[in-house]
This record gives sequence, C-alpha cells and structure tokens, in this order.
Amino acid sequence: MTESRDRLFDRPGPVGDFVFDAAVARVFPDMISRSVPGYAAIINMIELLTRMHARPGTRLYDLGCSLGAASLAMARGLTHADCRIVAVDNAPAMLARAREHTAGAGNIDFVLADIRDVAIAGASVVVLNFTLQFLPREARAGLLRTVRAGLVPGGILILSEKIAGRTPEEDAALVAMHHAFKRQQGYSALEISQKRAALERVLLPETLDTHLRRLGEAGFAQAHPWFQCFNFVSIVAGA
Ligand code: GEK
Repeated sequence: MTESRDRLFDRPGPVGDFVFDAAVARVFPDMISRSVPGYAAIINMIELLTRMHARPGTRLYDLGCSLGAASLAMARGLTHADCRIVAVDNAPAMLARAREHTAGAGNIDFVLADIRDVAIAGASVVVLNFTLQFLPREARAGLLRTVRAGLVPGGILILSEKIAGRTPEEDAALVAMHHAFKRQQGYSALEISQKRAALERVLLPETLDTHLRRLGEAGFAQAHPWFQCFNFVSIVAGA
C-alpha cells in the first residue's frame, strides 16, 4: 500500500466541494495528522478510554471510520475477546483503504453505510471522531439519540469535532491559530485557503455549547470536554 503526502489543494483555480474519494483516501493519514492538531493524542486516548469503558460481550462502534485509526485504537484498548468493533463509513474508497490498514485486526467488522442508517445496540464505546460535523445540522440530534439508546449501562460516546467560536472574535482567533498550525505543518497559504473553500459547504462546525446542550437533550447525563486544541475538541459523554 502506498501512502503519499497531501498536495491535493496546491493548485489555484476554482475548487469543488470536498469529497472522500480515492485521491483523498490515498493521502488521508498525512492529511488528517497535518490538519487536525492533537489528532494523534486523541487516537491514543481512544485506546485508553476503551480500556476504561469496554464491557465484555458488547459492541464498539467507529462511526465515520475513514481508514480505521480509531478502530485500531479501540482494538488495542480491548481486553475482552468477545467484543466486536463495528466500523462504518459511506465512502467506498475510504473503506477499501481501511480494510488494508487494519488487516490483522480480526475483531473489526466493516460496514459501508450512512451512519444515520446503522442500528446501534449493546454498545459500550461509540466513537464519532470528526464525523458528526459532516452531517446536516438537522440530522445530528437524531443520531445522538440513537447512540444514547444503544449504549449499555456505563457506556460512553467519544465525540470529537471542529468547533465554531462563541463570538466572531473568538472564532477568528481559533481559526488564526489553526491556520498557523497548518503553516507549521508545511501547508502553503494557497493550500489552506483552497481546502477551506472546499470544506465550506461540507464541514459545518457548531459551538461547544451547542454540542453540550444537544448531548443533554439526547439523554446523556454527563458530557465532559477532555481535549481542546484551538478549534478542535473532544468530549466524552455517558448516561
Ligand atoms: C479518524 N474518524 O481517522 N455516513 C458515514 N460516513 C460518513 C458520513 C455519513 N453520513 N459523512 C461523512 N462520513 C476518522 C476521521 S473523517 C474526518 C473521520 C475528516 C465519513 C467520511 O467518508 C470520512 O471518512 C469521515 O466520515 C470523516 O479517526 O476528514 O475531517
């Protein structure tokens, strides 16, 4: 399997909406690690949170699994042999690469589906690692209710999202720090602005307050932000 450096947005000119196609799948590990500050730390902590919360005989879900990095972290954190990890993505190119990436992890079942159509039952750990942000806003509450209803007692949802600031000033400050991070990671100003344009109608961030309120409304009694770097946040939510 060949993996490449992400140069998908290094040309000027009009850009279409971002899609998870074969070109993105080929560079995805490089793209996400140079675009999401703290991505590796979050993946590491998914392993730790899995070790804390996975229960024997349950399922673990990776919703919007991409190449399966969070699924592999859950597999590393699992101490129960009778658990299955259900990894879901609706992009065939991403799922094809995920199967290659995770070859050898026999407890992962891949499902090509929209995460809104997946039945969730007997779940001790559910991961939405930078995926909810791609759903239409009106679809988000329904998915969170489905996740909540599918959790066993003591089960958790790990929800990571790119967020919007609470005020235009806060948003501008967070975006400026994120863009400085991308420059530090070797992306040019052109690549940053072209990618931003491609994501504008596709990745729809909301404020942390909106996420926490919606989790409460979906029936999660607890929701704790445990990670934030600039406009990237991860929350652990439980019953
Ligand atoms: C990681 N979690 O490496 N149904 C299924 N999959 C979807 C849907 C949907 N409705 N919408 C988007 N996706 C991964 C990273 S990437 C985040 C997640 C990013 C999928 C989409 O195909 C893509 O693979 C993933 O969600 C989002 O921990 O690229 O910023």
